[in-house]
Amino acid sequence: MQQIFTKLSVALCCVVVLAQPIWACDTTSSTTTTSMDWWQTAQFYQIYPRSFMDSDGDGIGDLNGITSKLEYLKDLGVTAAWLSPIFTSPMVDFGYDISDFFDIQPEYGTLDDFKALIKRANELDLKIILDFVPNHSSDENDWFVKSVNREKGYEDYYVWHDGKTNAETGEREPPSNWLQAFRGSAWEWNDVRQQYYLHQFAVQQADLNYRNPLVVEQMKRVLRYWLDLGVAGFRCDAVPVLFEIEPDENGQYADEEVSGLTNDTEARNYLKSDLIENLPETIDMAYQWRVVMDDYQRIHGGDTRVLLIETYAPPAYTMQFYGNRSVAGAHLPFNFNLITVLASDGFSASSIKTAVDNWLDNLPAGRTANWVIGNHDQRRAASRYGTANADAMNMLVMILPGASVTYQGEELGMTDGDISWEDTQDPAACNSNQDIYEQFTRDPSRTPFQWTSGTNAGFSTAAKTWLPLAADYETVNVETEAAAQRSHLSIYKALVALRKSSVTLQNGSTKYGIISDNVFVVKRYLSGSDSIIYVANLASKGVTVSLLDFDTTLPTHLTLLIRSLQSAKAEGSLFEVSGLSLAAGEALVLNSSSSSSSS
Ligand SMILES: *[C@@H]1O[C@H](CO)[C@@H](O)[C@H](O)[C@H]1NC(C)=O
Ligand SMILES: *[C@@H]1O[C@H](CO)[C@@H](O)[C@H](O)[C@H]1NC(C)=O
Ligand SMILES: *[C@@H]1O[C@H](CO)[C@@H](O)[C@H](O)[C@H]1NC(C)=O
Ligand SMILES: *[C@@H]1O[C@H](CO)[C@@H](O)[C@H](O)[C@H]1NC(C)=O
Ligand SMILES: CC(=O)N[C@H]1CO[C@H](CO)[C@@H](O)[C@@H]1O
Ligand SMILES: [Ca+2]
Ligand SMILES: [Ca+2]
Repeated sequence: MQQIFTKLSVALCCVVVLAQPIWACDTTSSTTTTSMDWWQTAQFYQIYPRSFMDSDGDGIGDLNGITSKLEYLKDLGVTAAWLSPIFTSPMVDFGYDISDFFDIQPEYGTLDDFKALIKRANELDLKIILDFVPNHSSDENDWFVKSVNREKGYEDYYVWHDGKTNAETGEREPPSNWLQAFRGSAWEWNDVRQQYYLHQFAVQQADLNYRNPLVVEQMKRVLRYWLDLGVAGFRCDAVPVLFEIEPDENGQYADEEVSGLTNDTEARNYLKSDLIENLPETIDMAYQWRVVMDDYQRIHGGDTRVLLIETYAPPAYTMQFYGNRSVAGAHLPFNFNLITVLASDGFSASSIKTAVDNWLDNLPAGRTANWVIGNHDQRRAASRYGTANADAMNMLVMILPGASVTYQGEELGMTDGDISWEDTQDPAACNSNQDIYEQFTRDPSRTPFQWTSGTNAGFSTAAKTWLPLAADYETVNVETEAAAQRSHLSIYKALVALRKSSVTLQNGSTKYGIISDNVFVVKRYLSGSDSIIYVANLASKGVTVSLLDFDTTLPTHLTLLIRSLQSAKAEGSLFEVSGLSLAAGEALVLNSSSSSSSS
C-alpha cells in the first residue's frame, strides 16, 4: 500500500515538476503555548557502555571509561546521554537480561563509580538517562528464583503455565505456538516448578507478569531508586511486548496465526504477533510511569524527568504513547521511521518523505517529534545509507523539528565491523548457525568506539577487545576527524551548534518535499527569524535544481551555512536558488536572513 503511494508521488513529481509542488507538505509548529522544555529540543546521545571506553584494560567498556569521556559529549553539544543497560547481568543479551535491577554489573564498575559519573555529568551540565528494561528479568534474578520455588509474594511474578497435552501422542507441549525474538518457542519448561514460563526474548530473559500489581509496584520502585541517584529519566526498552493476552475461560492461550512473511518456522515473524505485542494495557502502563516521573519532580524539584519509549509499532499504536486528551504519556516514543521505512522502501527522497509524513501526519497536536537513524540493534547508519550520505542523514535528523537522537559513532560516520562466526557474541546470531548468522547478528554496530588511530582505536589497552574493531578505525576516529579541517565530526558539531543558536530550528514551522527525482528539501521558518533550508541530493549523480519548484516564496539567494563532505562550495557564500547544482550525495544547510526573504 505504502509502496504504491510512494511510486505514485514520484510519478506526480516528474509530471508537475515546475508547477506548484503538490507533494510538498506544510506543518505548523507543534509547540504548546508555554516555552519549550529541555527535552523538546534536546540532542540525545546513546552510549553502548560495553563499547564506549575501557578504563581498566579488560577489553570491555565501563563506567569510569564513560566518565573520562563526558567532556567529549559536552564538546559535541549533547544535552543528554542514555546508557544501554549497566545493571547486574549474566550478559546473555549484553545487559538486557538483568539479575539485579538495583546494582551495577561488576565488569562495568560499582554504584560509587556510577555516583561519580553522575557527579561529573552534573558538573558539565549533561543529563544521564538510563535504560529501563521492564519486560523481563534474567532467570538468575532473585525474583525468578523465588518464583520458581513459589515463595510467598513471588508465585505470580512471571507468566507461568502448565502447558497442553497433545491429544494424539499424550505428550506435554508448550501452552501456545508463540515464538521468541531470538528464534524458537517463547515458552521454556522449568523442571523445578513443573511449569512453562514465557520469554519473548532469550530463554534466560523471563517475562515479568504485568497483570500482577506486585510486579507493577516493584518496577516503579526500580524507577524511583535510580531517580534518587540523580538520573534525568529513562529510555524504556521493548515496551510493546509488555503485556500478552490473557488465557481464555479454560485457562488456555490462543495461538498466533501464520504471517506468510517467511517460511523459516523458527523466526519470530513466521507468526503474526497480534496476541503478544501492542496491547492496550501496555499504553496504560507507560502512562503510569509518566506519573512516577511527574510526581518525582513535584516532590523533589529540578528539571523534568523524561520518559522515552522504544517501540517498533504502527503509528496508530505508537502515537498513543504520547498520552491522550486527559492523560500524559511518554515525552517521546522513539521514531524509527527513518530506519524502518528506508529499509523497506529503499534509500531515496521519496522514502524519506514517506518516513517523515508517517510521523508528522500522525503526531498528536502539541507533541514533540523526534528522529532516530540508528541504535545497537541496527546496522550502522553510514553502512545502511552509504558513507556518502552520512552527513546528509545527520543533517536531516537535526533540521527536522523536535528532538534528535545519535547512536555513538554516527557523528564520526562509523561503519559496520566485519565479525566472523568465531567472534560472534550476539544471542540473536548465536541461536542461528554459521551459514545464516549474518542475517541476525547485531554485533557489527557494537564494535568498540573509535577514539584514535592507535592500538584498539584508543578504546582499550587490552590484547583483545570483546568485539574486534571495525576495519576503518585508522581514518574514522575522533582524533583524526578533530584534527582534519573538514570531517563528519566537524559537520556534526556545526549542526549541533546551529540547533542550539537557531530559534527557527527550535521552534519554527516545517515544510518539506521532493524536487527533481531524488532531492529532498526541508524549510524551517519562523516569523521574524531567519529561515533554514536543507537540501540533499540523494541520487548517485549530480543534478541542477531550482528551489523555487519547492517554495516560490524563497529569496533569490541563500547563504551556505553547513555542507556535507563531498560539497566543494564555500561556506558563507551566496547561492542562487533558481539554479543550484548539487553533486551526488551533496547536502547543504542554507539560510535566508529574514530581511531578504520575500515572504
Ligand atoms: C515557541 O513558540 C511559542 C508560540 O509560537 C512561544 O510561546 C514560545 O515562547 C516559543 N519558544 C521559544 C523557545 O522561542
Ligand atoms: C514459502 O515456500 C513456498 C513453497 O516453496 C513458496 O512458494 C513461498 O514463496 C515461500 N514464501 C516465502 C515468504 O518465502
Ligand atoms: C486516556 O487514557 C486513560 C488511561 O489509559 C483511559 O482511561 C482514558 O479512557 C483515555 N481517554 C481518552 C479520551 O482516550
Ligand atoms: C543568516 O544569514 C544572514 C545573512 O544573510 C546572517 O546575517 C545570519 O547571521 C545568518 N544566520 C545564521 C543562523 O547563521
Ligand atoms: C534498541 C534496543 O534497545 N533493543 C533491545 C530491545 O530489547 C531486547 C531485549 O531486551 C534487546 O535484545 C535489544 O537490544
Ligand atoms: Ca573495562
Ligand atoms: Ca511481556
